Amino acid sequence: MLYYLLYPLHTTFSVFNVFRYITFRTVLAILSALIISFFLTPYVIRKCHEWKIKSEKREDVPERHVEKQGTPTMGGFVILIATIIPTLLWSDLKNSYIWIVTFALLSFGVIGFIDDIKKLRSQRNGKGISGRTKLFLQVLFALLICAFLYSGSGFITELTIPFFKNITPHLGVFYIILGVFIIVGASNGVNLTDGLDGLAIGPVLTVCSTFMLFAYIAGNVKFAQYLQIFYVKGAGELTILCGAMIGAGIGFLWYNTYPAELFMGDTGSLSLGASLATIAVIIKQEILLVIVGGIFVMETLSVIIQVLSFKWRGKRVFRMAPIHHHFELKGWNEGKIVVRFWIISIILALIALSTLKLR
Ligand code: 57M
Repeated sequence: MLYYLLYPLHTTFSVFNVFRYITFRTVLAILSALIISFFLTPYVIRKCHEWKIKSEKREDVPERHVEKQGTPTMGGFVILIATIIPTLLWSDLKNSYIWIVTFALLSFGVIGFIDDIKKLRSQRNGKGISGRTKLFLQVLFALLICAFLYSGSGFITELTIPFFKNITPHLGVFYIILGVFIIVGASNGVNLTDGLDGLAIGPVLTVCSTFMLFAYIAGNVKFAQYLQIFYVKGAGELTILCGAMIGAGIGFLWYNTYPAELFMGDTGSLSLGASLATIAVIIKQEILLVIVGGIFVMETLSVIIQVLSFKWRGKRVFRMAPIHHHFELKGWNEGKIVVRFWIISIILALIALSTLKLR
């Protein structure tokens, strides 16, 4: 909105020309998201305590988590506000990709919000909406997102295979299935990861920073051609949305770092995962998400392996899944697990960046 107000002034004052640049508006989006999340979060924490919006009581948690019970869980709500408002202020609202990712944030945020509220109301060991209903809603919204993208003119249904730039299989209508799988998978992957202070938001920030750069390159015909990635007209505006998400995420991390004053809840985890995957689908970096979001993949795989192993062999592979609980039960300190997972995530982001040049 401010973009529309300020940029036209360049005809009178040339200094306003600067609002034309995506890079400048991204910096403004990062800063405004940071300010919103820094100042809104303490207010939300106070209100959560006042209205008793706190994490559920569970008996099946590792010992150290008992003291965390009662931590407010509406952090996701602040992340959503602090991402969406700066995006609407600084991006070009005629750009359909901005609205699609905003829809992903809001629709998955609503699923998470209903789940969080149900968990709060339920005294029965924090039961939220049933897994089946949650999955149905996730698939439904992901399908809407992918079908809309697919029906748009010029949407590329070729797949980018990192390190193999000349192999780009055409998926045609099957692209929708892949897109749905990636969006639902990422949403649940972030949700499973969100079990220690700062554990989920750290890798979310590295994925988002990587995609901020990729969105900028994909939206610039010269850079895209030079680096041989798909040029996606209009994708550059997503740089601003990624910037807002980074600002909102850093602001949230300020309060979520150990000992957390606030959790993001399903409102945050489901919406962040789904929106990052939607960005990946738009900028044609679906497989790259698996690399850069490797922490989410590892957490999800640990659960799948644990469940299958228990079913088939009657034995557990990990002391407890998702895998961060395994390390906790081995006696690792929470800070050590979180920082080591962040380090892995940064290394994965560097590997993802290397795909721009290596093939
Ligand atoms: C929700 N929720 C956190 C907080 C956060 C299939 C199975 C693997 C599912 C899985 C599950 O339910 N996962 C999704 C995980 C919870 O955090 C809340 O949930 C939101 C995210 N959705 O924002 O609102 C707790 O996590 C801790 N936490 C922090 N810091 C944070 O910043 O410390 C969260 C955020 C919080 C807090 O203690 O209360 C959670 O872990 O419950 N289930 C499991 O993860 C269970 N694993 C399990 O049963 N493993 C089995 C099999 C089935 C794979 C096995 O290994 O044998 C564990 N869940 C819990 N305790 N609570 C088991 C131990």
